[in-house]
Amino acid sequence: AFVENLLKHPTFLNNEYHTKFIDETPELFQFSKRRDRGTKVLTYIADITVNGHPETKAHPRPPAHVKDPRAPKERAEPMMGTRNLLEQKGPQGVADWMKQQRQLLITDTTMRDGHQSLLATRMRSIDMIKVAPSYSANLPQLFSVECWGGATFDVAYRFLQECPWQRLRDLRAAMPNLMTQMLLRASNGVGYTNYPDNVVQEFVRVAASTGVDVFRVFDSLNWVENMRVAMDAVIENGKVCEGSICYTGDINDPDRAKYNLKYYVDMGKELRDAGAHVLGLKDMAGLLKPAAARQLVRTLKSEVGLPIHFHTHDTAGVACATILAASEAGVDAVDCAMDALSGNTSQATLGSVVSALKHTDRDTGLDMSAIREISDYWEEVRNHYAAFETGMQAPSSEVYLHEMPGGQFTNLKAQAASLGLADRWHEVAQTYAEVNQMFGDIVKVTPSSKVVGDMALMMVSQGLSRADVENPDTDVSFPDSVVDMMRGNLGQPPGGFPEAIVKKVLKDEQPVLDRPGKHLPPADLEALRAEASNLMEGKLVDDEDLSGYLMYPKVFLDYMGRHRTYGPVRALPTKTFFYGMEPGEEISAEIDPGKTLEIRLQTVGDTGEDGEVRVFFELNGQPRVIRVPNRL
Ligand code: BTN
Ligand code: 3PY
Ligand code: ZN
Repeated sequence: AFVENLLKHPTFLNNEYHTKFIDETPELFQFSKRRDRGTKVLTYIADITVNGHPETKAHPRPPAHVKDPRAPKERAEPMMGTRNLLEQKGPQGVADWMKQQRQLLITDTTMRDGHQSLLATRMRSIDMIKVAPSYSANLPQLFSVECWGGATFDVAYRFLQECPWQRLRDLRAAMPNLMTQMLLRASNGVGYTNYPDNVVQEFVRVAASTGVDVFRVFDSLNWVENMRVAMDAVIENGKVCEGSICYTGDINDPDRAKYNLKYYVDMGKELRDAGAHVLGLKDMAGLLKPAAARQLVRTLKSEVGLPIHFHTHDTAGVACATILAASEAGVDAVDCAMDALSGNTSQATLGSVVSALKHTDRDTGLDMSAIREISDYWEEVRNHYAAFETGMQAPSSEVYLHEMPGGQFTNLKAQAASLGLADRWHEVAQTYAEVNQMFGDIVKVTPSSKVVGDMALMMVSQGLSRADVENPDTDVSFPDSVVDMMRGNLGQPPGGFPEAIVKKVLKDEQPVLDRPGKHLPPADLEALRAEASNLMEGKLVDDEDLSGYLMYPKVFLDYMGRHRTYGPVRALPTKTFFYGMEPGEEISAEIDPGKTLEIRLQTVGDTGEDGEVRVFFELNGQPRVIRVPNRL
């Protein structure tokens, strides 16, 4: 019944994503219900051991020497940190404190943007939660730990078979003295489309209550009008609202005059007037150069008056130089990733920035040996994700041409490869730049960056030039995302989209020019809760699950369906999750605090007449046989 419901469900039918698994093995839901969690987890391990994990099997394996990562010792009881300050003084108190003290404040992005930009967002919660107490105890001077939002939300459900809310709750509990930080795409929530206002409000409410302290809010076209609902919700929930400017172009390049100093100062003032406690300067592609950073930060500081939190990427290899220039110009906080997950499309190297500022007036106060130990931990973690490495060997100034965000680069490259365009990457990059010009030189950040990427891939794979696309006499079938953006569903860029391209894409249809959320009726939250519950045979849908369903209906239901079969696989070590087990190997998995499964794989049998393989385990000392289909 579950499957029939699911297959008839409109969101399922319309959704662009397909999970092979659900399509191929619908019978799962029928017999999986009464199994205990131990059996479910063994079923998962047996399946991966026999069939491999769909995401890793055709990719490079971790090095032979890879060990289970061990978190550094906690050196002392956690000291008071920014979270305590937020609780005592509120968000304005945090902002005032940022401006008053002299040290350069550091946000560690390893658990969000670091792996989003290097490992296709595939880092599992267990690898974060294990090291979180070391952050709390050994690096209490951190401004915040960015560990949620952006692409991590849907990737958790979709690919990692885990609940993003549980991750947040666990990290929050493990770092009680540090502010957690998330990336929120304003009206696009943590998705790729505009949600009704009350969906955004509900999402922020639940995120704040489960454990987000700092919300970095941005709009993918820098349209402040489209950020207000999200910003107001953050403020209403008593959390730090970091209203952010997305940086593009080059303030010193006369050919990019649209995005000049005045443009950014005006936007900074709009964000201040909209209630931002902190001004985020989000350089998602790493385009801000050191001299421009010095000028921009100094001007924003004096003209806007808010504390500034600077985010950049090291794609071109100059992020550290830019951060130091920003620091000299008085930036209040900056983002870095722990050494082992830094550099290239990720953030600047945290240990290097901290070292560079030691014994200066902007000394961060962070302990270098604590940083090294934590980075060593991440180095071991990273080894486990070899399958998701992109092969980017060196930084590249090509980013100034294409302007791709660090978080998109690795994704688009993989998408290009899957379309057979791996050897034409530089052409894709060049086309991406041309599409940007064709769309009127827009900010490119999720989701607008995905639209530009979709268009570029389409043009390269179909051999279309910009002139072909713009020619009124050629018929072009545009990607859905392009049509959606030209309709105005992501809002408006400064100056609007060029009329000719809008006309070409929409033909006679008229675009919507005001805020897209204004035209979306509020979602009936209780009706949707009931709908989700019905689709899961009456299962209780709490507020977190509801917000998951509101953001990604099909992804959420697929996740829940697999959860019924496989149980709490989030507790498995990463090696087991991606590669299964070897005969004779033993692991333990803590599925609840204090409830641990001791699992030993004895042997893997032959495939029977029925196409099934018997896999022999010991679970907490008791023999267990699990049968799984051989799908190879
Ligand atoms: C997915 O990509 O489908 C999500 C991750 C869980 C996949 C499990 S692994 C065993 C089984 N075989 C599949 O092809 N999918 C599921
Ligand atoms: C995201 O929205 O996921 C981003 O990282 C944008 O930079
Ligand atoms: Zn980023």
